[in-house]
Amino acid sequence: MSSPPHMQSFRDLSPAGAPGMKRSRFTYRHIQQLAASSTSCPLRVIAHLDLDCFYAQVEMVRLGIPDDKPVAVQQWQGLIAVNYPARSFGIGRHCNVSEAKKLCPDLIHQHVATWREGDAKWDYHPDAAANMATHKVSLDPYRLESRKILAIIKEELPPHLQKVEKASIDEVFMDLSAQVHTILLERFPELANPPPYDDPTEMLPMPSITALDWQADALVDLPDENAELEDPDWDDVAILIGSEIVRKVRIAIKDKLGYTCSAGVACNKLLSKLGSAYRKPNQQTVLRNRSIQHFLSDFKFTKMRNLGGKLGEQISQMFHTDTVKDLLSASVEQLKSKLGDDTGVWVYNTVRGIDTSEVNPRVQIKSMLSAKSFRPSITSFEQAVRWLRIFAADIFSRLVEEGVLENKRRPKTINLHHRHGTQTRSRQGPIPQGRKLDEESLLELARNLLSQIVSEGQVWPCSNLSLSVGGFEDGVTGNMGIGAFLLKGEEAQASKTGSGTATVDSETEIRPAEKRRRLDNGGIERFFAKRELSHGANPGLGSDDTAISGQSGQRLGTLKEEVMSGEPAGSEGVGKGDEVYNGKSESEPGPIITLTCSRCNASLDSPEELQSHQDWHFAKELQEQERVSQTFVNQPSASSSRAGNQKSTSTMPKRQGRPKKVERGQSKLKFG
Ligand code: DCP
Ligand code: MG
Repeated sequence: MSSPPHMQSFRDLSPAGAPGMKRSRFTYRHIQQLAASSTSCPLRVIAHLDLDCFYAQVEMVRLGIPDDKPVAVQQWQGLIAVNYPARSFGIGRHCNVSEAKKLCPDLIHQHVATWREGDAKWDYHPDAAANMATHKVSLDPYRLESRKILAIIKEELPPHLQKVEKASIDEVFMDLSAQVHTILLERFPELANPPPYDDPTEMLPMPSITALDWQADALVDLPDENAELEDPDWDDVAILIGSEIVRKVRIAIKDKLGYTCSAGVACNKLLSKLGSAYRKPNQQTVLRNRSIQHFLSDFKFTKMRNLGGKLGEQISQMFHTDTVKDLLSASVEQLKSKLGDDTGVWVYNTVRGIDTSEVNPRVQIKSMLSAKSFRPSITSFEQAVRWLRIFAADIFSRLVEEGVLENKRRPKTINLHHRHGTQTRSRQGPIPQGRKLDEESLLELARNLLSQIVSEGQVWPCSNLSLSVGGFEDGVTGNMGIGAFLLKGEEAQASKTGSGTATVDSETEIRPAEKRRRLDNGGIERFFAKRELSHGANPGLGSDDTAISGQSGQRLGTLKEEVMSGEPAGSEGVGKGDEVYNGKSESEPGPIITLTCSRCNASLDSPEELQSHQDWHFAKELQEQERVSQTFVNQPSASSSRAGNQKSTSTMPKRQGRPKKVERGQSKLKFG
């Protein structure tokens, strides 16, 4: 690609530049870092893309509803997505259907698809809203569209240079640095020259352009008009190129699927996300480095990522302010002493717009969960099995998308949670590996787990059932590493007992350090995860179904009997994060529960977190075993050798404060 006419190159400049000539703030090394998508590169270009009123758009496209009609997506009596024409009537997620109809009698309100009790497939049922007791929400239509959007984004970006992270069902981060680098070098071949004196710390010459064409982008203002007159530097040029790429991606999504989205382009994830929300719908906002401070100073920090919940509240109380401007005067030492070292430094950086977190393209799902809270409670085994059939079908349809039919990936464990009054019981078991996995076999496994729970005695009425599969493993390929020939822990035991089926998730065993690194982030995530619940205004979300696909390392199949205790888990809801990527979905309302690990008395906030925490113990034990005997097939330890299904019973008394703090690395990123 040649330089556009308005961007003349500086080919004729001497490498070191004429004496007194203005130099760029950036160096040759920064250009190299850009190529490597280095998180510390000041020229970095990160984009965040968020679909506008996502579920509403999916329904509008599906039903052929014109763009200007007011539309909302209904879940029972509540609204979970509202399009922009409807928002102009004052309708929002806080409204229920009748309030919304009062504000706009012409509102089209479409109920989400549901599984009807006993059915083998979800559908759009006209009577769903009135039948909450016998229907379960299906978010499959949105999940499917979400996948198509992701596929288009990936098609639009050069395969070898793309770094795309799906952040929730309708959000994506893109690290455009490497692609921007390639385009920069095409337009300004001089940038590929070796630095003067071969010194990469030499400053670059300024770009030989005086104005950039931002087209239709919403540009965040600079602090004053004079700043706007300053010549653009390489970070401005880089971000402009990023913005061109994003515009093309957005057009492709609109052309191919009919959806509009908004985007933010900036130098990191934090700012690009703030940018995409800045002007909606169907716009993209560019946040140049020079405008960051000005942009942030008007912000309430409680609107920033991860500061919307408890942590933000805590800081507001401590510092008697909720504005970024005021918090800028707090020193890093002050923040560290009040919030702890990690969180203090993180907050200090965040209010300055500093964020070096990586765009993480890993999108593989680690576990899938399908659940329902019953109002009224269900009272018989047969009734429960009818729901298990739906859960099995729901999970299986997602497994098919994950490539289970082609043997690309396959879960190894299945887990059933059952709630009766304040008691939660759960059973885990292995999924036999040699056999066909389908809805029927999943149902059979789930039914067995339920039978075991029922055999315990008083288990009816049941107010919640939740089925999950986990321990995903990639299908066996022709190229097996040495690891494939070594049996470990439970596998070894299973092979000895002849079942050959009991397995454990190898990822946690082999890479505990990596897992712990991921989990450490939970420190901050934990503060905000339950934000939506505290709003509590949406009756539609009050008593609901859950369909979660997590990838934050949840592993089932823990080998020990555990006792969980905590307070009753109010209700589950479906949020935008029905799929959880990197544990960072922000808005899924979830129950606030406290569970206690019987091994170390740590308190955890959800069954999934408890499960993951227990897995941490398990991984540690395994690590210990492997340390003792690295060469031989390990005998499972006494604590971890129970073959067959695993049992856990939780009694959930009233909340009793936090008995013991979770050790660093023990908690995982949450599903909420
Ligand atoms: N969602 C939900 N419950 C919530 C929040 C969101 O079910 N409490 C679902 C419906 C949304 C989708 O997730 O359409 C995406 O959530 P967003 O927060 O991105 O909201 P929208 O896409 O609807 O609107 P916006 O245009 O503000 O992004
Ligand atoms: Mg959205």
